[in-house]
Amino acid sequence: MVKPLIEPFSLVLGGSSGIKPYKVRLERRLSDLRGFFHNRRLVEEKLSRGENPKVYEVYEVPQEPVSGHLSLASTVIFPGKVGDEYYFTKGHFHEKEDASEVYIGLEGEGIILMQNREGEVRHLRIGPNVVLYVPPGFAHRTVNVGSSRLVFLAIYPSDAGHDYGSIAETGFAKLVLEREGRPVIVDNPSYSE
Ligand code: PAN
Ligand code: ZN
Repeated sequence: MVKPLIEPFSLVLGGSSGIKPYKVRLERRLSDLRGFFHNRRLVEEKLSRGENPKVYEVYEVPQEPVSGHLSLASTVIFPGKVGDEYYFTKGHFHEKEDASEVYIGLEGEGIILMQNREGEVRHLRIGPNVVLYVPPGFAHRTVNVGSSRLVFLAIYPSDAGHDYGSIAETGFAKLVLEREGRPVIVDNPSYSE
């Protein structure tokens, strides 16, 4: 018998971090998302005025990056917009092409954009009690389209790896914007394949 690497454990959902206890906390501010929002001029104006709001936080319980393990992470996206574009996560492909992921909505209202290497986009709603499957091969970005925090739990192979470069370079083919108080999904005019 192979000796297990770690002991079984459990976590509790809820609270300000979405899961408790967690091991690693990351935060992403507007300055970390330079170049991601479609209105880059507005981002630079805010930053030059000293405005650098927190856009999201991630609370991780990572495992060793070996096959067979699953990592857990909750994400808290704060409500807010840059112009008409709702706050979102950077978005990434998994480096391991066959790595899928499950998201479980805990609080708030969001839209997950998913895009494959051919640039085809899918989108699904996330919120409390929604369990969402991101199949292998789809980059994923989560957008907070509500007026309160969006919180969700992610479960993914711990050797999935995160490729941020592709999305940072091309962007997503779609944007989620507010129109008359509601989210709409529109083509991204500056998307480059
Ligand atoms: C999530 C994301 C988290 C933050 O745990 O990593 O929501 O988004 P970015 O990683 O794109 O900044 C996940 O998809 N893990 O694989
Ligand atoms: Zn992921």
